[in-house]
Amino acid sequence: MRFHVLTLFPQMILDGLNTSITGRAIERGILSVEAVNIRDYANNKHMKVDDYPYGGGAGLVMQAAPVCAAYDALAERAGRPLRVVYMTPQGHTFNQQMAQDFAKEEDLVLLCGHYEGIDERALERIVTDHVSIGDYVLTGGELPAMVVIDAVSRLIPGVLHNEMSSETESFENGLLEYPQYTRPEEFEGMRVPQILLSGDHAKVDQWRLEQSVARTKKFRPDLYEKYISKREQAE
Ligand code: 6GU
Repeated sequence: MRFHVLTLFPQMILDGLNTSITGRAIERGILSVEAVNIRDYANNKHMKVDDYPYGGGAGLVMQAAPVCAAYDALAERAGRPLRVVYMTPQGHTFNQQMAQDFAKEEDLVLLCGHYEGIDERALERIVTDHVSIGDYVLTGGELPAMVVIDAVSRLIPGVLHNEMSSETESFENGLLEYPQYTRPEEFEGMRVPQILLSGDHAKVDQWRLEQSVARTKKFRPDLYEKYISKREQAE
């Protein structure tokens, strides 16, 4: 899968994704992350990409022309229109289902705003999806774009070593993950639950499901209610 990030801070994207699991997937050619500097598409000699808002008010607005030109270069290279996700606190809140939907794309463009946002005419022309990562305000769309890329990447076959692990984790079954333990068997007087040492896989699976359900009920009652009503429907 190819991610293309339209941004004024390309180094931030590259620094954030060229390490760890995404970095390894990029090295292995399973993913690519291209950070396109919108400033390279400024159509003036001062490389200016923003200006004062019409009607007045604080801050600067990113101009439509360089944003559209940066997108057009990508679409021309692809030979088709591309899906463009605008990272904005006004968007739909990102979730696992959206990650799965984005993971079906061959190419995904993520558009990062800064300052007071982007001229609405550019958004109308190129944006297909508006996505927020939660109800708080950040200084720009770069961290949210990295969040989306990370969540989508781990769903691409081959990115995680263990093919199963993206499926068994939190949210894939609507439940939070069960607790994990590793050596030693005793740490500061606290023992690993005996059942995990028993070698009885059916019992272990049952214990893990019970733990997942109990945790979800305690920490995410909203998810627990959904889980229960889905289970009742299935009966
Ligand atoms: Cl996508 N962008 C910005 N600037 N702030 C946010 C956000 C996005 N999601 C939550 N807060």
